[in-house]
Amino acid sequence: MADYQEFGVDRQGSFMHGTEEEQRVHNYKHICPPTNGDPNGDGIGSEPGTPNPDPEAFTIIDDMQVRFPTSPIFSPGNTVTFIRDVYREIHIPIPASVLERVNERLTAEVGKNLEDQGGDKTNRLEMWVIGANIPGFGDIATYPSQLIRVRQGQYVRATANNHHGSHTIHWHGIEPTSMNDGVGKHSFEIAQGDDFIYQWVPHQAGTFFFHCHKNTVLHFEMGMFALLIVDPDVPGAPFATGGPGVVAGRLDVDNGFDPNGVNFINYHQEKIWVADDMDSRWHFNENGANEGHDHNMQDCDKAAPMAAGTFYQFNPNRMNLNLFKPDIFAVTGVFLDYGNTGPQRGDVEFGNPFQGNIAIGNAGNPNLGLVQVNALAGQKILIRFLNASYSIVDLRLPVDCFVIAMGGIPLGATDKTKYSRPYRLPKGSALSSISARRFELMIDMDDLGTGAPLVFDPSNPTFIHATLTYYDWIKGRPGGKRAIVRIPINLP
Ligand SMILES: [Cu+2]
Repeated sequence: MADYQEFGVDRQGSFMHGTEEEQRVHNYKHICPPTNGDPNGDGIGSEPGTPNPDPEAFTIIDDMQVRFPTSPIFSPGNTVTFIRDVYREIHIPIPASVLERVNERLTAEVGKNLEDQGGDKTNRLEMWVIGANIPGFGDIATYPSQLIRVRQGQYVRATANNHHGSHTIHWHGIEPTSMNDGVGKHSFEIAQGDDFIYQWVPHQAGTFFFHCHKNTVLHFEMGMFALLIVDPDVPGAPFATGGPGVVAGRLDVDNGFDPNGVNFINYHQEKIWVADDMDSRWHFNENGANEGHDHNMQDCDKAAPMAAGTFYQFNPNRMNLNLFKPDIFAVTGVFLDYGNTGPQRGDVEFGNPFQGNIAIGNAGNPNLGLVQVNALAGQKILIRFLNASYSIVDLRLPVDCFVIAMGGIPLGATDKTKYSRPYRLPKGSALSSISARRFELMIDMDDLGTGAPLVFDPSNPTFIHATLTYYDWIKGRPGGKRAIVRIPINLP
């Protein structure tokens, strides 16, 4: 066992001690992806015989690709297989007012506007996504990337075909073996033109997500993530997205865990709220961060993994990834249209938050129905929330709801979580989340709390909304308010 001083702690001289060969053996896989098969004889690599995709085999998709398939996309058997492509580049339209604001900002901060940069970037937002090959749908690439939905206890095989650069797929919260968890520094990255079959079994029903873990700050921000829903092992699961279905959890907030009690909830509707934010300079600026997948990373040279001077981060011609100032906001691919004039068009330096109602300017967006709540009397409405932004997001509902799960863990509904309980979130109370956190909320139309629903938008008092308030990741509250995104809640 190596002494910790020997490997990686002493930064005074060379970063690592030992001979060059010792360093290579201990460190190369943290930096350089393996190739197909088992090239080094060390058990690292893809399964032999799996198809080797052509790099760059896909062309860029330039379309309104923001929808989820509405049909079930799973196999009901004990083993389910998925095929995902890392990555695909797509260019999607965003509201004209947002483009106008982006143009102003690029002119002021970068000295170039969208017209100077030419091509598709003049009117469409560049995203990097995890593409999907889905029977009945074919090759598709969407933002957010296509969700994966499985049943608790199923054996999952997910093939990741890599067409460009090196990437991984990390199954956030699933906790499979290191080789299947897609965290490059603990295993490997998938090389360009290579593929790997991740294999795991979801042991807990809940809301998870998956994302690329190569140069995560950039790749995750650019869109390489998707929701991962694990339905409980009950008849009918996995369920079609949108509901109805059954979720692990309880609503009897006053009682502790009861192994013989009801630890599942039947819901009528399922809403997906994936909160995201983007810094337009990362997506539009040719001379900014968006110069390549390895921006701010070390060169990959297996022959000299410890060579100094190979980090990009201090190149003055590139934008550093620590300067994240979002000006584009979306909920599950529905972009906030904050308008052309007035204070609601926002200020990246916190003078005024960007704000608006996502139903405005998005009438044709196919995801709007998956986000906006149209409740009927007597229903139970499940909201799966993921903070896929780099902001701190405060979520508020205009009616009481119940927090039934956090981070993929149903509160008080399994023996493992018997010391926690679901709880009532009174209307107007903030449920706060940092990046990657997930909550499952249940609106019970038979228990909305006392008094009338709250009205969050004084300029439009006939409309009831939920709000997502975004705060800067460093500055936080109260001074770092970036955006207020309103989601319509239509009550009967
Ligand atoms: Cu990636």
